[in-house]
Amino acid sequence: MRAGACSWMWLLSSLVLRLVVAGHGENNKHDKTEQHTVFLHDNWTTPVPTTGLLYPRESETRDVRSLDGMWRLLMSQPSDPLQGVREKWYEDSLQKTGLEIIPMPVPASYNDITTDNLRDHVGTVWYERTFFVPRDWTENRRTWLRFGSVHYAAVVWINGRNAMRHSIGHLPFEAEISNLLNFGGENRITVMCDNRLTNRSVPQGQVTTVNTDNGQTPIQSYTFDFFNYAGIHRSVQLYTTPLVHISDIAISTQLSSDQVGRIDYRIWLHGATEDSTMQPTHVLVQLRDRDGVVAAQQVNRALYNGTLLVPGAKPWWPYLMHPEPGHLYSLEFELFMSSYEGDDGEELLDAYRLPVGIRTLSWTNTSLLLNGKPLYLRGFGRHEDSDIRGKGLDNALLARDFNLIKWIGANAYRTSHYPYSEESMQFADEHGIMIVDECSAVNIDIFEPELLSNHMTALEQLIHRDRNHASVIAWSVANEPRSFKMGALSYFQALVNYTRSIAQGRPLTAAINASPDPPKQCHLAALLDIVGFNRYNAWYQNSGRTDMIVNLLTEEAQRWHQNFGKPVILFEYGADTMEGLHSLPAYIWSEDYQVALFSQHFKAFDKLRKQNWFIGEFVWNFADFKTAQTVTRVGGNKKGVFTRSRQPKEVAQILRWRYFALANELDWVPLPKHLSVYISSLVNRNEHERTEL
Ligand code: BDP
Repeated sequence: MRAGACSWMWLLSSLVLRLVVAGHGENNKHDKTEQHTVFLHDNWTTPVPTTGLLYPRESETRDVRSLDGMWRLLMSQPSDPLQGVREKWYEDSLQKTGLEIIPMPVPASYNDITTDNLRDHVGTVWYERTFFVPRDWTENRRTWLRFGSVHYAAVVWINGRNAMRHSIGHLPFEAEISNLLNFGGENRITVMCDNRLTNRSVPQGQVTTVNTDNGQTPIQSYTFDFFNYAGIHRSVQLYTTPLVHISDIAISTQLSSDQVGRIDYRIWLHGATEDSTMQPTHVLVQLRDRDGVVAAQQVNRALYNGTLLVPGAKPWWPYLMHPEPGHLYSLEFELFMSSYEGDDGEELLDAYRLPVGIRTLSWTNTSLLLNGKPLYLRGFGRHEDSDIRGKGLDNALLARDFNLIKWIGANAYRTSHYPYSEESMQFADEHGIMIVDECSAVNIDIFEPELLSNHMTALEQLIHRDRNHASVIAWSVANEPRSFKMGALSYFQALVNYTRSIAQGRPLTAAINASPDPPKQCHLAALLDIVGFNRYNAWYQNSGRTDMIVNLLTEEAQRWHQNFGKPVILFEYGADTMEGLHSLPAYIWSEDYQVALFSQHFKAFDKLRKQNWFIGEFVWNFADFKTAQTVTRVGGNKKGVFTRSRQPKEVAQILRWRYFALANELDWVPLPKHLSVYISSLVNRNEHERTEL
């Protein structure tokens, strides 16, 4: 099996010191730890680099078939999650177990589909379906099976034989299954999915056994604030490649001041052995514009890397920074071998097309720049979350979300708190929405070596997957780690050193909630390129006091910049808001309070923007989302600007005003005509000067 395989088997040598640290983190509302262990991460090995995993795309040499649809699901006993492995359920149809089998859609989280205890199930579930593979797929090709993501861990069998395994959720994995298939006949795929999170998983969690009225049962706890949805979350695909094929591509782009684009590429080939009759001899690389016209090309006999120069290149620009945002080319790779039979003496072995945006990304101690222009990011922290399907990929939701993002005038979001679907990354490229790409390390604590190893693996697989996206402008290595703890320093030194070595031209950031100053000072901030922090003024701190935002926020942002000398961004601020709840004067949880709290933040942001190192404002959250059941959450987290069904709360109109006003001020974008409704000729006096967007 290649790629994506979990590499948590390797061990880190470490020295363990036991320390006792008293007290609670002031800024860490979830932190209940009083005692922790400090490990020294002085001798670590890097994760095995991922190979392969190109997004499946049809071409004249490749077929793609979806295995999405209705599968069958069996829930294991929570008290015996590995029963199915012992009893080899994968060897035959799950029906043969005699246990209850229910229909289960793929992709979707399984939790909210049924009406019973599957929602809070802890342990394993088994998925199964059958499928046919055409007879002619045996000829001169390989068949691959690829999962967009299964949360948290998965083991896969084809016709009773093990095909692959993966853990860490949210990321793709694949294996060649040609040897396991029945070509021209029926095949069975069985997937065991385990949702348990431990101290060593990314993110961390804990499974404990409790006594209930019906006996003992495991329960899952975690400190992060979103529901631990599980299942086959993204598409399952079969695809074919030729025997000798392009298995991987990495590109980086630059744009010179005279509009010459530069694309450096590397390609990896698979299947060509020295004695094989199929020896690739050259690759034809063509960059095609939107009309299919070749903008640059090259015949490359070096095969593995090269550079294309594109005179008069159309750059990739973010939404509202250019009239034509998200400009993409198609970078076409055609792999050939010399042949004496073909008309022109060559035979096409493989063809793959990669959408590519050409832009330069750079940063300084005060700015993040795209094509040489300083960015001011305005957007959201988000979640992949919706009614019924949970974290399952849903193209209708994806399209709706992007329409709302554009309607509100945002230009960026953070994939809080895990990698989002590949389809959403492609959408972001196409629409010019910038992405701060976050790995799944949320609230990490207990900074020990096995966790470090898994954390590095999570970042390696994320970067490998997303490195070719023009929209990705930074990697976020963690959200709200307990980075003030002593153990955090050596842990993050190792993590950041490693991540920097594979960062593919992007700056490193994180969403921090420790303090910029001692005694609870963050040990991670100094290692980053961009300092991001989360702060809930007038919500978790000083609840109800919207008069205690501007000074506190501006002073804290200044401390981050003074102490660490980096660009600073606010990654989270917000207030839980029940749609339809109103109160005058404003009272917490009302729509009026959310408006008042946002407005005070805007004042602080405008003060900070003048200092030129404050580079962005992100609301928490884009939409309401499901969390674990706690007494502080009414049906989930309600900090959304949109409801869970993607309708605007009152604050959405205000935020829209602000984001378009910023676009107008920074990039001369005309305000949309219908930003506000008609009130009177005095209020709307500039309306006629606006142009409809
Ligand atoms: C922040 C977390 C985020 C939570 C948010 C909240 O980063 O995941 O949802 O608080 O409490 O600390 O709303």
